[in-house]
Amino acid sequence: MGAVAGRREKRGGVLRQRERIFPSGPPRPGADTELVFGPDVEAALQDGQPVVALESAIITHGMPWPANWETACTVEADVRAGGAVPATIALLEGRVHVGLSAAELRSLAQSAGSPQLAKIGRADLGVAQALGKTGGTTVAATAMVAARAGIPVFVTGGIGGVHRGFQQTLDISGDLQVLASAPVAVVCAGAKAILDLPATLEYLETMGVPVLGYRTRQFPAFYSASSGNPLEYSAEDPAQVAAVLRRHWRWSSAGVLVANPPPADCALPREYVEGLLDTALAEAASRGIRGKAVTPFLLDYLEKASGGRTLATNEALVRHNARLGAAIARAYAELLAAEGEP
Ligand code: PSU
Ligand code: MN
Repeated sequence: MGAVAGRREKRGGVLRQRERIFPSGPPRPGADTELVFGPDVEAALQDGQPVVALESAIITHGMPWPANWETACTVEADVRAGGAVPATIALLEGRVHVGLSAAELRSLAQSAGSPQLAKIGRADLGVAQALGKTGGTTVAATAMVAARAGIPVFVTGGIGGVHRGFQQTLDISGDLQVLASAPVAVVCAGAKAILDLPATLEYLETMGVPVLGYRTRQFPAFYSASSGNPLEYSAEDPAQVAAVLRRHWRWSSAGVLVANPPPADCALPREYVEGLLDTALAEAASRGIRGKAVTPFLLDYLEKASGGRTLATNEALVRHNARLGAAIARAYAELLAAEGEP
């Protein structure tokens, strides 16, 4: 058998495997005109090599320049060092990119804070695309794109969730709804500390999204290792996470939350963060901050109020998640390969 025929056969097998995992239909990297793939991402997907999806709202709306640029680059490098290909997902002039060049990443990061730059969630993706916008995709929009592209592992800092005071504001991040339907494992340090974490866990349970602690039975609180909310399940190594994903997607097309607590040397005490949050939330309320602006406002407020400590922790925990995400992507690709071609 020639090399080309062998490669074609292998591609066919990988796509058939993905078809089994992604009930909505097999992603076709070469044929999906909706998506613009970076060359290394496309090659890795076609060969069944591990790929890690990365969001970009953290770059455009979660961190200031130049910390956002430095973090985005080091996170991509961490994924590569872990043996996977990073695929940062963003909307550039109305085109959905899966894998950015260094120049594209830099220009996106440099525009952070500009009112031209959109924060693209689930409701915005098609609209912003049609209107030719540029922006960062949230966990929700990134997971939609990753599922469509056939990338089962996605790394972020912390997901959005049910906001404190949701009884009055109805503010519930679209991230949770998407997790209920996108077959993607989201590696994160839990949900952001600014949220109502018990309500967020309830919502995930209601929507059928399992939460798997990584070497912990405590739901992390983003900046802190524990939120005081126990978890029923934990996994001890990347292979065990991969096995969970494989079984879960035999039954469900919902996502899985892999909760990875921040490393001890960069975590902040929970009481310290809660103290800052009291004033941050009061300030947001008195200024009438609403909707998509709430999360960026609170993150920015915490950074200033902590003298940069929350930003340093945020950077460190995203890198920590990137290393774990790469290991899970590798273990999952190995698991599929070991099952053999049908
Ligand atoms: N995680 C971070 N920093 C961030 C975000 C997550 O460490 O800035 C972003 C993500 O893109 C997430 C979004 O999807 O905040 C949630 O925003 P909202 O609450 O408006 O859905
Ligand atoms: Mn919201």
